[in-house]
Amino acid sequence: MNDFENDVLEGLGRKIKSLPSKYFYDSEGSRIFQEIMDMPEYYLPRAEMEIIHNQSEQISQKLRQQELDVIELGAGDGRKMVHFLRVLSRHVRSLTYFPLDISESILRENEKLIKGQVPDIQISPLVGDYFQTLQQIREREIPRVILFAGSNIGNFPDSRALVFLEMVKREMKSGDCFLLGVDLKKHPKMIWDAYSDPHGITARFNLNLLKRINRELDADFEVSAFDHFATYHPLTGAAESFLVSLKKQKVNIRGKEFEFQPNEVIQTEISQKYDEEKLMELAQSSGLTWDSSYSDSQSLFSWVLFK
Ligand code: AVI
Repeated sequence: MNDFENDVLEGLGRKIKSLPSKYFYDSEGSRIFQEIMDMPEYYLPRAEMEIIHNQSEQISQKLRQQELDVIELGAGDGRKMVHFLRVLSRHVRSLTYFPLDISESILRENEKLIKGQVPDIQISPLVGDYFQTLQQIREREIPRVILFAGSNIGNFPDSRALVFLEMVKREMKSGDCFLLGVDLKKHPKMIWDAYSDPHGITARFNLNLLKRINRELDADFEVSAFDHFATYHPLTGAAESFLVSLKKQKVNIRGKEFEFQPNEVIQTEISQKYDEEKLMELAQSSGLTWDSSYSDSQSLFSWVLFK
């Protein structure tokens, strides 16, 4: 049994059914996520790009070194980091970029793009799981900045976000830095709109997970018998997505039967929003030291530098 099958059967076997959002990203899911990033309601990428465009110089001055390794966890196609790496390369004599991702094909795109756009740096893509892959470059004696952008940390359930930060802290040697991109709490309606778009793109993104389960695990979800529903709680800062069963139905997955009541939900995703207090609390619990933070002009998104 592979991890996907195991996690799906385990999640749907719970009293409150759930599916891990990391499985959204098959090739169709990754394509739909691109559509999400282009939606007017989904403000996150534009806010983060504004930080990159306006504050890369200031951040780079903080990171100034003779030699520096930039290790980006979950780097994707690298488009977002072109400007940052260009600016940073003017402050560092020898800069090496290690984009880490589980997708080899996306890393090939990343390498091609960065080589073409930022000629002054060395690039060494690493395929695999973040922390296992980090072991491969552990012996390098060069100061490094670990980068985790895009508010990807928001998709970790609360306790896992802390475990993740503790693992990052354990990886850091003296002189290393950690740059974390997070989405901030803001008017609840703006967040709600970003996850409940009127175009139905986020709904397709969620429902695609059922199609993936049908295809890869020989299941028989009637996809049109489920709806997407998203919530945002302004006190906890959690945006949550659900799939709602529209009728009483049974689904078969690899010989196992799962029953759904009308209106029963499957929890599919949490997208945590942060404020300074919560981030400071997480930093303190994980042993990271807050250095500085950088925000866009509307304070929608933040990059936090930890030491
Ligand atoms: C990848 N991640 C940061 C996105 C988010 O905002 O939580 C995934 C997403 N889910 C729905 N829309 C976008």
